[in-house]
Amino acid sequence: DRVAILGVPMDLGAGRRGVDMGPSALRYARLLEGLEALGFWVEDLGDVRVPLAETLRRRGGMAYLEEIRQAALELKERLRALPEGVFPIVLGGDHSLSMGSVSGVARGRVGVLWVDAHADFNTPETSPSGNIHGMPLAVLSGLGHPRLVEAFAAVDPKDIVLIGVRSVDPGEARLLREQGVKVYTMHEVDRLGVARIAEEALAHLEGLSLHVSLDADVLDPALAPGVGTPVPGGLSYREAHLLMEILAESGRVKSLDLVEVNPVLDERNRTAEMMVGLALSLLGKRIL
Ligand code: DIR
Ligand code: MN
Ligand code: MN
Ligand code: MN
Repeated sequence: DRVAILGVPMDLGAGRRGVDMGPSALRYARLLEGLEALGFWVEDLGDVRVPLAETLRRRGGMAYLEEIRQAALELKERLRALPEGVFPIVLGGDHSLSMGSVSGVARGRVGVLWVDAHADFNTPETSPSGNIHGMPLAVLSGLGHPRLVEAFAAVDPKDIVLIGVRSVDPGEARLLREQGVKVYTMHEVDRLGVARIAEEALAHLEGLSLHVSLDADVLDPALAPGVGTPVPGGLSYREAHLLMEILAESGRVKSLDLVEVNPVLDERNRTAEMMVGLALSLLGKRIL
């Protein structure tokens, strides 16, 4: 089986600098070697081109809309060009890149598993920060800035399942409800456990191929300090792996994003290493 790795060294959608170095950190954490050890034939396709914040005269939030749109469009086209049956792993970079990854892999209907401390379901109207990495899931659902929606709308909000959420803005919560997005917050993780949630999510998305978008900040900050917007009370090491293992067993996951790893804030690359371990579990690595 074939895996293609594609980096998106972008931090223009985030509130702080540094996630542009995420793709390097994930490669340095031996993602490619780990996949090869599992028996995959792996090709690293390099990085999508993203302008450096320092080369732009504007600062922050929606000011970077066109640059983010362009980078996500390039990602979308490169994913479209992959032969069927190749499993793409997209390395971020801030989560706004997933507008390009999900729309790029969506050939017809796709189910999206968004594993994140945040819901990323803001629009320019509901967002308190203006940061585009808090908006990609809304854009994919057809809500938000028209320049983004026309380029990336690709999923039915009812085909989205959020897992691990524990920080949602007020307007965002209302939109999630209105759109019928299935949300498993950390409250449900504690009550039901990850195994039950994974099985329910697979049943909810019955019959669909799946894309997993994994934001490093879903993990507890004690395990994953290298993130820009840490929120206490995240997934434990085993909860995160068990979730990936059950999704792997379904055989339905066809693509993956690893996003929001910030090496500037990390400790000796442990957040990137954690994310690589989870990717390997999602691609079939087992204890025995
Ligand atoms: C917040 C934080 N909801 C926002 N979002 C983050 O800025 O929209 N998403 N950090 O990953
Ligand atoms: Mn996110
Ligand atoms: Mn997040
Ligand atoms: Mn984030």
